[in-house]
Amino acid sequence: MTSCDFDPADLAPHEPHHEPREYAGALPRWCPGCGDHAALNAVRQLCYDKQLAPERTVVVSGIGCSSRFPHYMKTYGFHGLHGRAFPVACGVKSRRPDLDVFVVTGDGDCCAIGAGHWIHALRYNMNLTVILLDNNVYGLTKNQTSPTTRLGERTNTHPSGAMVPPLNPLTVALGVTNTSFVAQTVDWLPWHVYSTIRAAYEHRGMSFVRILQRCPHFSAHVFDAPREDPSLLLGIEHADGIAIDPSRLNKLPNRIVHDPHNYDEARSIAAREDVYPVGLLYRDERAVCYDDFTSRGLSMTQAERQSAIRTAIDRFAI
Ligand SMILES: Cc1ncc(C[n+]2csc(CCOP(=O)(O)OP(=O)(O)O)c2C)c(N)n1
Ligand code: SF4
Repeated sequence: MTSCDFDPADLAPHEPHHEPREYAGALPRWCPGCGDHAALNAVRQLCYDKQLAPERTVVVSGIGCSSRFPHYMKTYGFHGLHGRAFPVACGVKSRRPDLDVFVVTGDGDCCAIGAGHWIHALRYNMNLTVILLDNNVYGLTKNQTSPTTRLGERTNTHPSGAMVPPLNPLTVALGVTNTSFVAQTVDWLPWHVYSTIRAAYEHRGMSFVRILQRCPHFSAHVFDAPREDPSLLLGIEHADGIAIDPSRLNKLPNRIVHDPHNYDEARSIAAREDVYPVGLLYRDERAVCYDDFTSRGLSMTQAERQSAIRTAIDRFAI
């Protein structure tokens, strides 16, 4: 290089560019054909497309096959305790609102042992992207009835068939005060999984995405009907919803137009048992976000904090 080739602009910091491999953690140990792979691929793709900095991205999970997710991302991760993904994620978000936080949970993890935390996390509406991998069964512990197991399904805990009708995670989520984003997708339409997770990530507030997930070991047969007959899926379309790729319309031949701001209609679609709704059921951009409050004062110096505490205590001086 001659002296006249030198451009001082070359010394300016360049925008970081992350390669796809920078988001890929350990080799997934999920079974071949497990629907969890589709969610992992979609999240890795989203991170790459959005160029999320791996060191500013966190994946939090509980315990279960699905909860092994953080190991397979090369970001920060917290593989926590069964049912406890939400409090951990809310804690991270309350101290570090600048981080992108994903929560990955199973139907046992979220809807059984973690149900109390799930409900309050929905109400807190912190800026989290939540993925519920719902295979209708406890996979990791080998085939016990979960809250979403269908009536009559045989499992190790109910060998004669589940006796109580399943919980519907969509109607439960919609029933919680201050819920702001509820969507559903299916693992066998990976392009739709990606679009749904992307819309969820772009939503400010807690986005709750339920993915109907095949577990080839214990429960994949429960999704045979909508896989073999796509008209059993109900594609939800709207300009404010999740776009359906025009070249894939034949994969969702049965469609409705639904404005995701219409809460009553969202609830009635979520409760349908004749079809599987696929798309965005509900969105409320105006819902209160608890992290707007928990993040107050985070930029204060130590001295400013001490002074603020003294002032607050002095208010009670007699
Ligand atoms: C407190 C506690 N109770 C029970 C367990 C045992 N356990 C581990 S994973 C699991 C269920 C996992 O099912 P789910 O959340 O649906 O995830 P999947 O494995 O199907 O992805 C259970 C009961 C545990 N690890 N900790
Ligand atoms: S047991 Fe089921 S849920 Fe677990 S990894 Fe295998 S296929 Fe997936």
